[in-house]
Amino acid sequence: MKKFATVTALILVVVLVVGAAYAQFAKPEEAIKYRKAVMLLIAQHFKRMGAVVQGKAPYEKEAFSSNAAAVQMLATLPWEACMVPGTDKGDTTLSPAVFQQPAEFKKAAESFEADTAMLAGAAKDGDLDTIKAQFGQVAKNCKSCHTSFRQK
Ligand code: ASC
Repeated sequence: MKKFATVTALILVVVLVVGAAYAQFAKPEEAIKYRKAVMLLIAQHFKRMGAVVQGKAPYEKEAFSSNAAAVQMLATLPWEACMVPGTDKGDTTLSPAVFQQPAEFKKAAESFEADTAMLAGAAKDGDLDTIKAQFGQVAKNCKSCHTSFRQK
């Protein structure tokens, strides 16, 4: 009986979690479009900071901080859309690894969120050396998650 209750509870959790992921998007294509749109925005704001970090654009505290805050917020958005079942097929480069290693994917997403939050904090403080170091951490996150969870 106890086992039955546990199994029932587990099934309920799975149904709720998967159901919630589905519920946000009317169609799988919308989840794909949504996460691509978010990734495009992240890349745009990230590249603006990249130009500053590489000395190709002047450092302006307000502008940099605004880009970092945008990336911090955007970093929270794409993951649910990445976890909609079946959306490793279609107009996407999402790797099936997302569904094979969901815990690792979640960890990578959380690490990205944490590092972008630290970058936004550094950008508010305005110490360029700290900013550069933290920008490097975020870039590492982009790269390692793409290596594991994006198709080439
Ligand atoms: C970008 C972009 C990425 C990352 C990555 C960082 O601007 O589009 O995918 O930075 O190259 O390592």
